[in-house]
Amino acid sequence: MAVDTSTHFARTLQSQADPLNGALVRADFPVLNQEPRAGGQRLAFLDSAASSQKPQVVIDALTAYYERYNANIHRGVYELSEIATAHYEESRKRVARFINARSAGECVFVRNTTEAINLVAQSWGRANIGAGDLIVFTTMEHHSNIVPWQLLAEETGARLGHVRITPEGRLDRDHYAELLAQEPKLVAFTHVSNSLGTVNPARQMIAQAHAAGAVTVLDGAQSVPHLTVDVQDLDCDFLAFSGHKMLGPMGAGILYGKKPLLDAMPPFLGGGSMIRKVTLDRTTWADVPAKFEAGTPAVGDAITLGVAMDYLDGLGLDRVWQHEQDLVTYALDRMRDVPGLTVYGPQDATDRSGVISFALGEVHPHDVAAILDEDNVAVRAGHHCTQPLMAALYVIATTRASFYVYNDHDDVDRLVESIQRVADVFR
Ligand code: 7TS
Repeated sequence: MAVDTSTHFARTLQSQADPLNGALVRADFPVLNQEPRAGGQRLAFLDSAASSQKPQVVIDALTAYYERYNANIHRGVYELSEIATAHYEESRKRVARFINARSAGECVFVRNTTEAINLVAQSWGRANIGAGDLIVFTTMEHHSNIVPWQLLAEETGARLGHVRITPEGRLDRDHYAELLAQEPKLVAFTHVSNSLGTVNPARQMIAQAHAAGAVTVLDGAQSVPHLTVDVQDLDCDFLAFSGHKMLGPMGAGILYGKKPLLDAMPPFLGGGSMIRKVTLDRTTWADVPAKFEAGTPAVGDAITLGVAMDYLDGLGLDRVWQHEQDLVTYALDRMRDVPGLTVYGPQDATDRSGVISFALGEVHPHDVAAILDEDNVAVRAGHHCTQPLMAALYVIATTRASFYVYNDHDDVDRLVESIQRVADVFR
């Protein structure tokens, strides 16, 4: 890699044996170290579930790419293109190590989770799903793990089944078993809910789905950035995730697929780079992963995703998870003291990531978020692209705070004090 990440770990100077220190990590993130608005406090950024901030080392790596070896890849015979190609393929290997894929060839660079899931639906789906076949997903999915299956069902005449949720925001495992008894062809579910923080028992659910004969798609958008995800251990057939939620740039995500499945699938998009031979009548395809990377990819973003993974590994994924567990436990504890506050999803930190969706009495979630913004506390309000989940919770929207590596107890205090101020304003 063109950028040495080790100096940045020296700056945060933490032993892997100590718990993660959010304030020290924050020093690596320029966006979070800007001068606050006049008279205001520093930014408490609590919207990493939407997109994370980027450490200096990632920004430097992206700049280094454009300054030193920007070129199209896999086609130049000149040195610059060869360097860019080498870094791009090196990053793919880095990705494979991060999720413990058997080979780099199982990792396809895409733009984001949405594109990864659409790729599976349009390529694997059209080749394998027929009229009357059952596709199962869950009530807690992000729209990007719902709409592609609806589009596929409309095209093929397939049926859709949706796993219900329990009142505390977990998947109803009995209902899941009932749906599996109908022998679905495909089961798609999120590892971690972006709206509730619920961590689903992916390993068990995948084993159950396989026993029923289904192919599995795991949405890792909210898990890969926060906990160790090992595709061989989980045994998922496909895994989709986005680089921008894990300290990486906006334009690179990953579709992991088991090699035999990817090999057998037809292309998703047609064009340059994905071909072996083109004649005016007929085309043969390149091997995976190139078969699924038509056109010029986001070369710099893909390379820099590997740097973000280096940085996260430097912090240690286990410590990242512990850190978020600590923050969410502290936050849930403090939020219980605010009168009229409802927290959705599992009520303790067990099986819960660093995402907290809440409501404050009858106050509109957007008003809550707008008043928090006055205090420079950044949270998201809305349906979080999970409208069916909101319907199941009987709400239109929630306010959501989400934690990551650069947050600390001070951010939680700021959040709770600001919510308290909202409560006072509306009393
Ligand atoms: N799946 C889950 C579980 C997500 O949380 C998101 C994004 C996606 C898929 C789609 O990711 P994308 O990178 O393709 O957009 N979630 C959110 C969110 O919670 N707020 O903004 C985006």
